[in-house]
Amino acid sequence: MLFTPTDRNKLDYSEQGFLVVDEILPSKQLLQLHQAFDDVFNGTFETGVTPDEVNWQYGTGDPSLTRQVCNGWKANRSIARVVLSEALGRSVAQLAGWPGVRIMIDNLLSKPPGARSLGYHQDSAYLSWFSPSDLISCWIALDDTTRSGGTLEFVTHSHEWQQDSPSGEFHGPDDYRQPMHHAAESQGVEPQIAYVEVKAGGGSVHHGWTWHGSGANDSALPRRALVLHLMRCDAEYDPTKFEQGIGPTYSRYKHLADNQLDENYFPILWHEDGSRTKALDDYLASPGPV
Ligand SMILES: O=C(O)CCC(=O)C(=O)O
Repeated sequence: MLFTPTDRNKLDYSEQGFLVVDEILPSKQLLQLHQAFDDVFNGTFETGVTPDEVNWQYGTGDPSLTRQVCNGWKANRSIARVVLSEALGRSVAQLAGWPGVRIMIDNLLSKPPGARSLGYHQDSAYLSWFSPSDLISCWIALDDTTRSGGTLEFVTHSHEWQQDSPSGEFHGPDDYRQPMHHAAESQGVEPQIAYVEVKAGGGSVHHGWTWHGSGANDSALPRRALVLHLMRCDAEYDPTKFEQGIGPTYSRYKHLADNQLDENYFPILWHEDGSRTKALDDYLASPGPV
């Protein structure tokens, strides 16, 4: 993994609410990931395990929408080698100043030429069910990205704005910036938008409360991205917040007797004491179905 945060990176991340990174993955890993995306969106699951959310498949998915699958790491080991990487987990934890990091969910997003936008949102607005509720996301471009190709965009400093409730559509809204403009107006600020324009393998890291979204892909090239949403290693379920909504993906892993996040479903990628969820390295090394 090629990304080791410097003090300058840590400062930029905490001031802006995001950091653009030129190189997160080496280019030799990209071909495997392109193949993995094709497999997963075709319903071919290498491990035999179905991802937690399959929102788009060839043959049945709406061709005008961005394709999305969540927790592809359970279905495909090329995806898992990135999402469960100890080195990437360490880099992100160090950027955030956390003692360790666990994966909450991954997202495979594929926006082919002509596909519509993804609405602006704050990730943490949807995620009040765990505590500490901090969230950090690492977005990895699998193609060269451009503004006209619908790359990810952030509003600088918006992680310090009011923490709003969820609003608006994620997939293909008419005005993808509308919820953010509404928030900026309440905040009394003119939003400054930054575009993540990087080579394939580059990307960004953003804070859970940073406003972000992306426009339509008006270019002739695909725009694929692998996203890791990460929580602190010491996070637990917080049932006092469940009434604000938890959803099927996360509630199904709640233990009857305690609030621990089960490491089979929310594995610890890196901890400053040197530990990591035990089963991960065997899972990554073994071929074929689990
Ligand atoms: O790829 C995009 O345009 C949106 C990604 C996103 O919402 C995220 O990384 O949290």
